Amino acid sequence: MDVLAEIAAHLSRGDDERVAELAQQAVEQGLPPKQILDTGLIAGMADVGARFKAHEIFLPDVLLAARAMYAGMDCLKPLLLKEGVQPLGKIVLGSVQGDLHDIGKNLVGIMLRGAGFEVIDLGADVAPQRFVETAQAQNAPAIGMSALLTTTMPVMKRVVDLVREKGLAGKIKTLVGGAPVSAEYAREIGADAYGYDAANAVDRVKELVCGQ
Ligand code: B1M
Repeated sequence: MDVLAEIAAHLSRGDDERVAELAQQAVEQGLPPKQILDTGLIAGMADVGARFKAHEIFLPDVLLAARAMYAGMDCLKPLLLKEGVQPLGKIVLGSVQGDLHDIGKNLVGIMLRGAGFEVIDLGADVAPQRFVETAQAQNAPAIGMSALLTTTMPVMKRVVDLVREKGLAGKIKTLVGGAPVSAEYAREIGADAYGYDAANAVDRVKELVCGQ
């Protein structure tokens, strides 16, 4: 089994120590961080999701897998951040109200920081008002929202609507993402952009904030 398949397998079993060792090994082998992330860590988490859905594993197993995911991400973080350049602008980021999933949101934050953005991370379970008030107070031109539950996706619309109600449309742009979110949904709720993964989120934010 190659090192990336081993990372996925150990993450899926929730073995955080082994995942950290293997991630380090993959880095030392010279594998690109994005490949370690996508083919190792995220692939392992996708397996966890599928087995959770099939009732083969339960919530405590998923929590262990999340811990292992963070152990792997910790090894990659310095490398992803190293790829950064000039400060490009500010973005307010968070998982929407009712949603405690924060791994994808944190990855987006790491990649944005790595690309040179200042990220104001509000964490998880963030109320619509807090997104908008923070963006206003910090003079941030963009809000990034993550949702992993179909039940929390509508909160994204509440944020987009609030931006409009406050007359801030165009001044504060909105980006949405997360496993159940799609480009079509983003259009439907009037969000300015949709990012399908963390790297793509960076490209979308660059377009929104820097026009590139
Ligand atoms: Co939960 N969970 N979970 N969970 N969990 C899902 C999402 C689920 C799909 C599992 C399943 O049934 N197969 C399911 C949702 C079903 C649905 O809504 N249709 C589910 C459920 C049901 C639940 C609970 C309700 C379970 C319960 O209590 N009975 C509960 C809800 C808690 C809550 O939020 N209120 C719950 C709890 C949890 C844990 C706490 C145990 C844990 C989260 C730990 C944490 O985040 N700190 C957890 C986990 C780990 C998952 C799965 C297994 C993995 C999610 C993950 O981290 N993926 C997930 C199954 C799955 O997704 N396959 C599942 C890895 C991460 C890198 O991917 O977050 O998708 P992701 O991010 C991607 C892209 O989506 C994108 O970039 C990232 C990749 O680069 N992206 C953005 C994300 N945000 C973005 C923002 C952007 C742009 C791109 O712009 C701003």
